[in-house]
Amino acid sequence: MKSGFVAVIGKANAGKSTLVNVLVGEKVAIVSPKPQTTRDAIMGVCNAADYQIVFVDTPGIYKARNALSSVMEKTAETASRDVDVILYVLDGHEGVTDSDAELIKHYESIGTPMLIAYTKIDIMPKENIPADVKKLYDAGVTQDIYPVSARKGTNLKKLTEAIVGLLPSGEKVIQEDIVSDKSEKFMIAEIMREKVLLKFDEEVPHGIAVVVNEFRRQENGVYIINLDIVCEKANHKAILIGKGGRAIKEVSSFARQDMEKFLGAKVFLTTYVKVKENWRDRPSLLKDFGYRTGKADN
Ligand SMILES: Nc1nc2c(ncn2[C@@H]2O[C@H](COP(=O)(O)OP(=O)(O)OP(=O)(O)O)[C@@H](O)[C@H]2O)c(=O)[nH]1
Ligand SMILES: [Mg+2]
Repeated sequence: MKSGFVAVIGKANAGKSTLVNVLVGEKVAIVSPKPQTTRDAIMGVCNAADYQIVFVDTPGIYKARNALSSVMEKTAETASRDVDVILYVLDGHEGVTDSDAELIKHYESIGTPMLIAYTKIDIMPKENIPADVKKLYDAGVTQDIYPVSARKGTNLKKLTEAIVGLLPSGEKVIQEDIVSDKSEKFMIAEIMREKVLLKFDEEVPHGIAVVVNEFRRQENGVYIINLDIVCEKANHKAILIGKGGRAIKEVSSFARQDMEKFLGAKVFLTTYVKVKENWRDRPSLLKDFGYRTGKADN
């Protein structure tokens, strides 16, 4: 039996969460085309007869501009120090730059066994792959590079085998029936955040937090969910609500459908939009909204 922890690290929007969801076989982390979608380390477990891989999906590396980004950056850094393997995810479709090589070399220098997934090869010319691989090796990268597509499932078996090859021998580290370390309530808030990320542009979705005030199941099986979308500015609130409440109705409806799929039951969802000026720079609010402040040690 091989088993252990694998930190999934890389730039924002590289495709880390998509890859983790596919490898785990269940959606444990939300995904969007916007950078900084993942805000917290999220565990996703992949069980097989002779191995168990415990992925730790992390917030993408992105220039820290506020207290929330800097907490997110520390989360990735801490995760990379505490695992058996680092899986560095590189967006092949974006192309390789010097900063990619520098980041990869930074993680190599930690000394943890590591491999590189070069992803999104389904939407790029295949000819670019060898040139990018050469660029990385010329820049001093030494780890094995696996071209993959999470969307199409290309080369994922090879990647999994390579990860398993780097794991230590030993019993399962996580109980078999556990897929994620996050609660249903956390996923409910994340599903709402995903729909806001998909619907709105730029600063609006990045400035929101979702707070679940009520989450309970009635005797008839229906879930009653009541949540706040907290945004940073009054004009963001107006955008989120939309003319005649149309925008918020639409995102709530998409979110409710996904929540019903996730919970396997009907959901009665109530959504409010609130303003908390600059919450991303206020440590006490960060904590209230479920983001770790200070030492990211648990
Ligand atoms: N075509 C294609 N798109 C992909 C693939 N993997 C991810 N994407 C897309 O890339 C975007 C970012 O994916 P995420 O999985 O959210 O990326 P991430 O690295 O977790 O991003 P952060 O959490 O912001 O750091 C989404 O629009 C995905 O659908 C892939 O293999 N092929
Ligand atoms: Mg992510």
